[in-house]
Amino acid sequence: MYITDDGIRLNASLEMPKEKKEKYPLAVILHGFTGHMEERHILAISHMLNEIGCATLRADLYGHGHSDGEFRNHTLFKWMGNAMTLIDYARSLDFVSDIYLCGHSQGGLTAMLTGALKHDVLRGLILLSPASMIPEGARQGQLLGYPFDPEHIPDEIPAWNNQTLGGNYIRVAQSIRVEEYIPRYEGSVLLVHGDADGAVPVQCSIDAAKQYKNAELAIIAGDGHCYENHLDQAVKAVRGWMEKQIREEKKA
Ligand code: FER
Repeated sequence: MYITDDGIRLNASLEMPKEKKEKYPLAVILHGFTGHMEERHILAISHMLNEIGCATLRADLYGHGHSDGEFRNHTLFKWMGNAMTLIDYARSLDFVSDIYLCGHSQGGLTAMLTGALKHDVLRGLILLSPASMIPEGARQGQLLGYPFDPEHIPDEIPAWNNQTLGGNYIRVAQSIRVEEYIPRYEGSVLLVHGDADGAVPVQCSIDAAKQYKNAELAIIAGDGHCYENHLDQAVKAVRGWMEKQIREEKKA
């Protein structure tokens, strides 16, 4: 199915738990840079959440997967807008109780930023290897291992998979102060990060965990950016945290 964000069609999939109930919590799940909603780690998290009674809404974000938009034209602002649209779609469903926002890497950064903007409608954030260093990298002139002059931003830089990223991505990223967004989300946060992540340093999650008012941090020893080695442990960390949230939801 498609969910439309201001004329941009976002390819999305809504999946329900097997057990029949009147209301379910729902997690919106965001992939990372050059990623898509069918990636192994995205599916593993989504299927586990369905098993424990949580509906999931996965989507391809602007310029990725089977959604509209060109990869080169995507920016964090466009992804934040997409995430807000997905959350509002979830809010329009009458079977949804609490809404969680989950994202991997650049999708994790998007979840951090959108969490601040929509703090009052989100029950929790699940940040998987969140790429919180992107804005500072953009200010320093260092993204994707490709140095550039941050005061004279090139019209394009080379990205992964032989793709090209437009300079507006960098301009937007430079404007974002992650440390101003983080404290605007005071609800429950889970951070999951492999300590052998070569794309996003584990320090990003260690630092963010300290800045959040109410965060838990699960470091996966020996794991990489997409949980290549210990996906089961990453999934288990999310499962334990989410089961606890759902128990607390029921008490409330
Ligand atoms: C970068 C390092 C990591 C970067 C993006 C990422 C745009 C994102 C990784 C991901 O989403 O998986 O320098 O620059």
